[in-house]
Amino acid sequence: MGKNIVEKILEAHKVYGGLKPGDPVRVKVDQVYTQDATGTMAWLQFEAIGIDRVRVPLAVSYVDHNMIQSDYMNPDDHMFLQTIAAKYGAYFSRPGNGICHQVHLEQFATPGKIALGTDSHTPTGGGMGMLAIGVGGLDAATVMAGAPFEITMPHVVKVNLKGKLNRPWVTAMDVILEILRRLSVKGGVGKIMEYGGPGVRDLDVTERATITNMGAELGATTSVFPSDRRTLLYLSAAGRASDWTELSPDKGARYSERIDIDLSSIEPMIAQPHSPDNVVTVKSLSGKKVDQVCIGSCTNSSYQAMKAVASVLKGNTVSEGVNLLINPGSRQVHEMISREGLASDMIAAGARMLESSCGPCIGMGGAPGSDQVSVRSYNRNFKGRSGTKDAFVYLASPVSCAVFALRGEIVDPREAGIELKASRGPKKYVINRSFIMPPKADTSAVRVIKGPNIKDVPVKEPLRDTIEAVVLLRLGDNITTDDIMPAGSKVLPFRSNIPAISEFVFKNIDESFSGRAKEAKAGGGGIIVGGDNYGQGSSREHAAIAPMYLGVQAVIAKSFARIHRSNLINFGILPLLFRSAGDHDRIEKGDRLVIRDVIGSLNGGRVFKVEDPTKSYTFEVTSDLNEREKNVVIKGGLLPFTRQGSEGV
Ligand code: MIC
Ligand code: SF4
Repeated sequence: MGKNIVEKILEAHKVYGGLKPGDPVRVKVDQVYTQDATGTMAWLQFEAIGIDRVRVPLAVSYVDHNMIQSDYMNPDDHMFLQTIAAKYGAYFSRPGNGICHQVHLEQFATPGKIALGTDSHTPTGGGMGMLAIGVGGLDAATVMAGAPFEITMPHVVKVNLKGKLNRPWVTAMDVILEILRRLSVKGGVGKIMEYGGPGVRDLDVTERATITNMGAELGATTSVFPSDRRTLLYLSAAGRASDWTELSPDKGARYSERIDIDLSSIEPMIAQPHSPDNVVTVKSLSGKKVDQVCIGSCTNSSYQAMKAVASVLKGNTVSEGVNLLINPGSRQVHEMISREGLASDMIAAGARMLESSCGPCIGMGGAPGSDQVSVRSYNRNFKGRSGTKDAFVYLASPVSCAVFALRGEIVDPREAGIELKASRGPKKYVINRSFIMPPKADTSAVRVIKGPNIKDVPVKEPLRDTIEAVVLLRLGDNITTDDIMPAGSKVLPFRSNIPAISEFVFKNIDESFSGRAKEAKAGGGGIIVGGDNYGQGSSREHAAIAPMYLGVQAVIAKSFARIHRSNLINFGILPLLFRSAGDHDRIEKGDRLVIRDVIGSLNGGRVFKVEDPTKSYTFEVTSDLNEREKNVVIKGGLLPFTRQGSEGV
């Protein structure tokens, strides 16, 4: 039987398991990378496992998120990451070198390989024909220590592309926004999106990467493109032609589902506040005043995207009422646009150039003002993520953004009277690897430097057989990890300090959460009740570790987002599912729930009776944990489980 690309890659890396949807499958991983905001935990956990060198062919530690150095905390983290990478045999990408996904695409992404990254936008590498999956830090740490990676085999969806984009004003960003409009932020849960069809030929690797990057917003496990002549062109321009292999599905390959997209029918699209799937045409919002425009992020900051933006801005002036911020995705891109005078065109037009990092995307500076409208070429517009709770953040393509910056309002870029030539990727990239420090053979003299804000990772006690806990919050659908564990310049510096960061859990939803959780901890702990797709968004395991630290024992939801579900398990919090969704509405904040025979039920029928003795109601919840996940939770999490040798490391 013909195989699709996903099956081919998994088959070539399989250690055991099946490839039918729902089967657990364990694979050998070729590449693991971390970024600083999740990486300090990942590396502390790696250290706690007690291995003397990484046991994957390639490991890279990036620094790109926590770049504002308003005190010692972020630079201390950078130094920790630099020294620990040196100690354990990983590459280190220095601060300022660029956003992990963009730099990884340029320097390391390879067709047919499997990569894990401690960031939800790791699927960017899917544009290169790599199976690139976002994971929590502890999953990355155990894989770096030599364990195979386990996933539950997703459904593989064929996204069949035909036609050609109406360049230059219609871009890959508009394609993924259109897919989000159709499928929603839940549309990809439990699925891998495999792109194919004649339209693939129209897209450069960096454009494909924009689409796979934002597959994260669909909730998809990952997204992947074939590796073809265009992939070879990109790799040749990047000086890595020898990394190329062809990759395409067999004739007769099977898919669980098929979606057809005609590229020529796509028009400029825009996501409205406060969700990336709240998508409409740009035209329909014509005339809306814009206060801020941000261009860049891991979604849209390739050389090609920046060149197009520079051409729009050239000879023009940013509107009086607009702040335009640009963060090129990597030092390489920044260096190239500087050498070619494109950065000068941006500056002359009035752009504020930021360093190559995540910046405003994660609220690290560049927050909009109160009630302001900010349009960004980024991937997430969750409420408050920009750093300003009452701002209105929209998402659009880099060229649409550039036009809005000039006009001061949303306008269909095709009708703005601006000339723009379609631009393709360069024949040769400027290759400067001086900011990527390769692993050393002899690491005996390396001392890992830990600043005073870097605290040990807390570990939970084994799972209790009776959970008696207070409902701390009852929430609706699509709760994001930004809701659970906010980011931004005030919170992110505490990523290496769980006691300190736990004060911010659910801060934007309920100021009193951490105080109430601490009180409840003394009397048995807390329970969180969620709706569908609980924990969508980022890979930050702090959204699990900090609640665990505050005594949360279980989360009961209608369904979970993949990475957050794994993070809960990895830190010993039991994820439970409503048997009947209607029970969600009966529960109230403050209810005291009792679940008995937890371990027996986990080992048996996986149905748990939940009682509320004071209100005398009961309902049932279930568990979908597989064998390994069950054993991990029972031990209190993946760290104690791995330390006992259960992961084979
Ligand atoms: C994000 O875009 O939300 C982040 C910040 O990159 C996160 C990782 C983190 O919270 O550190 C992600 O996407 O996984
Ligand atoms: Fe950085 Fe934003 Fe990309 Fe996350 S989504 S990796 S914060 S640029």
